[in-house]
Amino acid sequence: MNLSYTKAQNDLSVSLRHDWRLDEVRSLLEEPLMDLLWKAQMIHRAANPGYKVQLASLLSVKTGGCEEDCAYCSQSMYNSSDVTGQPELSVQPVLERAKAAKEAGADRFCMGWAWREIRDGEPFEAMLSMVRGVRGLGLEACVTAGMLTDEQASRLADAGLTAYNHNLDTSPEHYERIITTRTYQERLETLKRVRAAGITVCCGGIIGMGESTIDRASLLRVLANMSPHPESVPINSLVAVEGTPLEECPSVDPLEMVRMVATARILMPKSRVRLSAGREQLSREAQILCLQAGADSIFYGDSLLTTSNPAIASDRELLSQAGVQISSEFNP
Ligand code: SAM
Ligand code: DTB
Ligand code: SF4
Repeated sequence: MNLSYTKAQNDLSVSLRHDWRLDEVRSLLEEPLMDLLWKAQMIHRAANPGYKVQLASLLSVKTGGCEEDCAYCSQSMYNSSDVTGQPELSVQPVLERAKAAKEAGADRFCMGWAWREIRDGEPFEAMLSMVRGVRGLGLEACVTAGMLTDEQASRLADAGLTAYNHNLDTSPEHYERIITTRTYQERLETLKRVRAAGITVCCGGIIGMGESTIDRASLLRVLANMSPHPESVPINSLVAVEGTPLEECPSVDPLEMVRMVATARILMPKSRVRLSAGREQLSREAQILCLQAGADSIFYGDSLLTTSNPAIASDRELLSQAGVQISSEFNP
């Protein structure tokens, strides 16, 4: 365990490790649930006192028509989901949505582009203006738009970008069954560029895509052995969208989400663990268990990128019933 108790200071101190072995991570994932929850809670309480949950809102700026073949994604050209290429949103409407998200209580605004990689030119200049505008509103700004170059990363950093989201999605071993048009290595290189530019890293994955427990452990191990850890780790459960090769995947057992969140929390004590896609399939009680296990952020607002998300009013009620506080980087 990466937790030690100092009697003199009556204090729990958490150490960060980057040398996790696969068997250690697998044993955590497979522990009796009560033991896993207990460890995750001890670490969470010691590392992030106060059960504060960050609200992040999401907007798809460029929707559909993506050149990648991600098997889970409604936006891939290879899939026949009911999402077609749409004109990109321009700067002003995006900033209006960001302002509305802030007024509804969000602290972070995440913008998505269905791209294989960022291209230079007008759409990239617009992305930079959106980042500046979102930061100007006093929100954290996150972008997810595929691969990028060093120069693009540094221009995004200069524009004030807080975080870049680029998920590993699954284990290196399961990856080729899900995506063939971009390699795991390319993903890792993109993450390195983001880090080198001084932007915080948002990187996680999806469960429910036919992977084994060892695959889940292997994904978590890659994330936990990054140094530093990603500041933000989204844990998604598959939203099985019609028209994708994964449309028939059985839904994830909610307790599997609890286990993923708890294990991520133990491995990466200080990262934000985001309870991401798939919350509509979780009962209020399962979501509260995830919060107790260490999830400290949710996506907030009626929609994710192309699929729906719980309503704002029901999320507010959930958080108040759970007795957690809403955190703000700007008004901690
Ligand atoms: N095109 C960019 C990329 O892939 O890096 C950004 C957008 S992409 C939609 C962001 C992430 O959302 C994916 O990496 C994946 O982890 C998650 N995601 C997409 N579709 C999903 C689905 N149907 N269910 C769960 N997670 C999903
Ligand atoms: C992440 O890991 N999950 C969010 C965010 N990062 C960009 C996206 C979830 C997308 C769910 C499917 C959709 O709405 O299209
Ligand atoms: Fe494109 Fe991202 Fe969807 Fe993959 S996940 S198809 S890269 S939008």
